[in-house]
Amino acid sequence: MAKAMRMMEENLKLCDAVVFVLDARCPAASYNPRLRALAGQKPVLFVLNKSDLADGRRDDAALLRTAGRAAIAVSATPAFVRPLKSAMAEVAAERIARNRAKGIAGRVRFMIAGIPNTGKSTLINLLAGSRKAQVGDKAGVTRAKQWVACGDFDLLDTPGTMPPACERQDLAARLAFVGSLNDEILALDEIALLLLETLQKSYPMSLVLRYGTAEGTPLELLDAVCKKRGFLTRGGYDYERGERAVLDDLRRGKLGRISFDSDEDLRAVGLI
Ligand SMILES: Nc1nc2c(ncn2[C@@H]2O[C@H](COP(=O)(O)OP(=O)(O)OP(=O)(O)O)[C@@H](O)[C@H]2O)c(=O)[nH]1
Ligand SMILES: [Mg+2]
Repeated sequence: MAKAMRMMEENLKLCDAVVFVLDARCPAASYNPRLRALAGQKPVLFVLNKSDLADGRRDDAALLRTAGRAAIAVSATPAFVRPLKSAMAEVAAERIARNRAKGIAGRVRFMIAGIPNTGKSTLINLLAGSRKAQVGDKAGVTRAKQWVACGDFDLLDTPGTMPPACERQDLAARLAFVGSLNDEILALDEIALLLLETLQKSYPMSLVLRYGTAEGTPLELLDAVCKKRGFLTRGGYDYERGERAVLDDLRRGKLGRISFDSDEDLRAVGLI
């Protein structure tokens, strides 16, 4: 990952401002303080994307704004194009004014940064009104940087940069839940059981509505998933299908709108 950070540093030199795309369901877990440090004095806009999947009772963007950061919650739909563009123009206002003063019609260059799978390329396509950047529902889709023109802005799409070490296991697990860590890196059974346990604590009704129960050990919950969905093998339950189904259900919003990070988590990583 050192190479990825070096690349970010080089790319940053080419940009006037940074759009830091976080996952609205786990803004603390998807934050990379090192990337923020690299941005230095450059203006940074925090975009909490996929807010359609996050718990509507939390307003993490407002918490960030209260802490003095520029932040906006969006989802990658046309309704958010205007608010997002104006939030970007606002953070880059000084740069735009300077360009105007110099008589340059001034294009403003934004680096679109963030960990894998937060929707960077999707947002770029949405802003540009075309499908120039490649998108996909797994981590690591964008492999190389790419400039995309968008009105007065030039947007630099970058491959997701991982947080250095994910020092906190609980935060790393949340990245696995939402698909920002490659499923191959962490054991599927571990992630799925941990997710069931987490949902049992914080969103039991989601489990009841989807799988009929929120009672028992994580393994018993997985039994319930397999039973409900009819994932059977000759010897019993097809656990692997059950595990995948739980993760898919979460990622597709089938378990309702869910947020994993608390105010405390946001504070711990230095976001607020
Ligand atoms: N529900 C929902 N899904 C989204 C949103 N934005 C992006 N997605 C989906 O998230 C997945 C990842 O999107 P990408 O744009 O490829 O993410 P990325 O950050 O460019 O990922 P890398 O290139 O791997 O770093 C895709 O399946 C998108 O359709 C959103 O606001 N809401
Ligand atoms: Mg991408």
